[in-house]
Amino acid sequence: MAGREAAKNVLRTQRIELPSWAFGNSGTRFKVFAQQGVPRDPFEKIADAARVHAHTGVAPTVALHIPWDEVEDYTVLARAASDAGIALGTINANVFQDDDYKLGSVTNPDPAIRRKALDHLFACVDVMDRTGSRDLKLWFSDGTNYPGQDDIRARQDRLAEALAAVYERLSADQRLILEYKLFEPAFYTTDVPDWGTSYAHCLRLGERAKVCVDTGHHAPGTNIEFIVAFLLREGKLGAFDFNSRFYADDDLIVGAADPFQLFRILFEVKQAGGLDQDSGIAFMLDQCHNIEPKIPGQIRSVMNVQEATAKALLVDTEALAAAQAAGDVLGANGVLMDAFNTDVRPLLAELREEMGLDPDPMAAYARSGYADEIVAGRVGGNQAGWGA
Ligand code: PSV
Ligand code: MN
Repeated sequence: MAGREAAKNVLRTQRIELPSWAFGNSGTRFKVFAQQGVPRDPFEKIADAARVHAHTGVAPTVALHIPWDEVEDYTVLARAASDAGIALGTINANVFQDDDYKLGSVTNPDPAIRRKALDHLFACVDVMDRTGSRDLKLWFSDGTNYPGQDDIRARQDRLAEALAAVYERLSADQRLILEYKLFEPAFYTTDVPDWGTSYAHCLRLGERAKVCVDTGHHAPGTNIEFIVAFLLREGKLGAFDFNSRFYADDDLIVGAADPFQLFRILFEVKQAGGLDQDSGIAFMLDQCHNIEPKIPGQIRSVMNVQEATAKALLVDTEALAAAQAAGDVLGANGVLMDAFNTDVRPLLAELREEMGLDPDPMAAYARSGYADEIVAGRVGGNQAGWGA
């Protein structure tokens, strides 16, 4: 087993970004179950995100979704974040919730609607200029529902044109991160359905265009760690949206459905230097908590990523390489499984104590009284929700 101390040193510098929308009410198309104490505005979301960081010590940034997190003055929001001990992170654009986008946003057959979508993407870059965000994350719901509905290649041309315009608008220290998703809400074709499509567009755009791997956005059985390894090798992995899916993009807690898959992914990341502080990979959560409390849901998610990372770091890579070189199939597999089967919770508890944190973030949050505080304090107003 590789060294515990070396593993702790990497875990100490690990950074996991939280999504602002994880703190709002969410649900399915059947029902959104409101919870007490949910934030009414982006400032309260930031306060909740700061609590997650306070207990985990590794989640110092929160991603915004525009217009869900629209405020008059983003410098004020950035200051509120810094006062709370965190910072604003990735800006996620939203061109999927307007009636005009029924037939698509940047790939819509109507040039006026394409223009409107592009203007929103430019506005998101304006927000980045204010918040100091490095990354603009683009996910398009664009696609078609029926064969013949639109010209598949023409839609790719429109997409390429919009991406090029956005890329051009970015400054030298800003990046475009293109996310893919197999299906939903479009069911026949999706304009960016897979990593290959995203990769091809990013390749054309240039160095600062990278792919986002949302772990929930693949067909069942897809070998996600292969995609990750390939993109890392090409220098094109920009970000993760971590979550778990049991069926399709369920946005459940990362590591809940398949902790082994998360370990395999993080092992590939580690092997390619992706855990180095300057790797440039944004490790983000993209989750909603429909039935469980949100702040502990985020704390648990961060801990799950930490546990999978710790196991990946414990793989004895020398023994692995030797077994691989010797063609020792079972030996090589055994090395990996030894690390995966290690209980890393004591190591992480030790690390947290060294970082001046409570070794058990879930229990510390429960004891903190914050949950009661927000229930008592956040009365009236409109609770934030996915889509609001
Ligand atoms: C789309 O399903 C997605 O994964 C994108 O990242 C969106 O920004 C996010 O979910 C919205 O919750
Ligand atoms: Mn996502």
